[in-house]
Amino acid sequence: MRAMIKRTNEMVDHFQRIEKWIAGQGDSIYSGRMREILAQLTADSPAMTVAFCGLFSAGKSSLINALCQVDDLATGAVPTTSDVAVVVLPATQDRVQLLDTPGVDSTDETHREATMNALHRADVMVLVADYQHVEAEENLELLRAFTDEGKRLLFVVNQVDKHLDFELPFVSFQTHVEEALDDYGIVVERIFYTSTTSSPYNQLDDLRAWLTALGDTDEEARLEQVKKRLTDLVREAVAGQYAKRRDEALDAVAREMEQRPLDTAEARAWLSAEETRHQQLNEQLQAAYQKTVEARNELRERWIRVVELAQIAPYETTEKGRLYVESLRPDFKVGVLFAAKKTKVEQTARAERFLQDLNERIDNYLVTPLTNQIAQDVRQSDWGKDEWLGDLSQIQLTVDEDYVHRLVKSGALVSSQYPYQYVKDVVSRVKRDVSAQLTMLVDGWFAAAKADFFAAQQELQAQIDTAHRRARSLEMYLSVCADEQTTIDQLLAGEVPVTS
Ligand SMILES: Nc1nc2c(ncn2[C@@H]2O[C@H](COP(=O)(O)OP(=O)(O)OP(=O)(O)O)[C@@H](O)[C@H]2O)c(=O)[nH]1
Ligand SMILES: [Mg+2]
Repeated sequence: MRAMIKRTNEMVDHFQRIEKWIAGQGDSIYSGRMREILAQLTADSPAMTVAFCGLFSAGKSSLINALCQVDDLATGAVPTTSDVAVVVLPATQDRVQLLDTPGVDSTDETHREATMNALHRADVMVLVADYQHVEAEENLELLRAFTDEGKRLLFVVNQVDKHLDFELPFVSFQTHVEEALDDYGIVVERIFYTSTTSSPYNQLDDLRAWLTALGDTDEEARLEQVKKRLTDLVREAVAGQYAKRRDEALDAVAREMEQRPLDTAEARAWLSAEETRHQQLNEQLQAAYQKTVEARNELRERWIRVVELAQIAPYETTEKGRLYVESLRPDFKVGVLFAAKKTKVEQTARAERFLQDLNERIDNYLVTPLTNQIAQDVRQSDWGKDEWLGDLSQIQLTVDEDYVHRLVKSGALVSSQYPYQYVKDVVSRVKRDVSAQLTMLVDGWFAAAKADFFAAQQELQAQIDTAHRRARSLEMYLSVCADEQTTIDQLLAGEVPVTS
């Protein structure tokens, strides 16, 4: 017993601290509900609390009067009870108390509020329906709401004296009621059929016995019940604090997804689906791009190879080059009289022969095959453009005397092998220059092709963006839920939560 009192006091302390924090956050409804429960706990012997609720004129007040064999509670054909009233069930040593509540009238919010407050104080809920409105939508909805709360729940069908046997056997009526509850997914601990006047089907005494037995509930179980109620209240209070942020996040999700997740598990499943989709679309885009890049690089290499393999200095050309470069030797002289002038003339003539041959070769064996190949490849590719073909005239090289003269290494002129090396130098210089032109042109085209590729992928890009936005909205929502859960955990662990 001493241990029980200690545990109770510890629990009261614990939840009082939480209650203060909740009140400090500006929430009076939940802190009020918690204070009511805590006040009961600090009383000597906390009673089991049974709340009677239902639509107005169901007979709640009459039923409690009958159960307690008093006539303390006012009854009447019009909405009568306006405040929660407490009546102790006789013969229970104050261990069972019954709460009478105002009829739940859908037009009066304060009545609904009173019912919800009673719900939070109660260990057991009793939904009272009058015989004629057993299957009223409002009754079934209330029962469903209480089922969802996870409360112990009784369903009382009152005024069964109104049952007329010739219309329907009573057992059929009972079956009907049970089926209606089943259809609605409602789970009740028991159904009692009662009347405050006489009826062969009246189970008023059974209901009283059931309620009286609640007084025997052991303290331990009772304390657990109260703790669960308080914990539920903490959760709901925190949920209330986060409601605005959560709703905003949910609205954002709904805008992106066109529907709302049922819970965080569904949101997580959606998030993972969107992330996978985002990744797959991105990979698809990258793979498609990679393919075009590879195709372009392949062509670039092929074109460079055309340049490399071009034969622009066969034997005759090389010979002309050799003769030209030999005419540049310091000891080269033509004639005796006017030797200087004649030598110059001979040098120029040899240069011209070399240049003419070389330029023809460059045209016929390098530039023309190269541009033909490019034109053919561009036409065959699905990303090349016709206007590029016009650009091909930019690949153009005519060498002049100055060009070949600058490549002469005068120090090497005396060597007999040098002329052949010289022609090789000219050839590689020509190929380098043509390659440079090719590269300039191709780089420009390929940059444009890249831009075109991504512009053409707008639809895919839009899908990627959508998946990204959806994932972001779900992440936001889940992060609000996670914050809410952290706050609850911190509170229940006795810490002061850090709220943003
Ligand atoms: N025939 C019959 N009438 C009943 C029975 N129980 C209550 N009544 C009548 O039904 C009317 C409403 O009864 P109340 O007990 O005031 O009902 P309530 O659910 O408390 O109503 P509110 O407090 O207004 O929500 C009264 O006129 C009662 O006399 C019953 O078992 N049989
Ligand atoms: Mg009443």
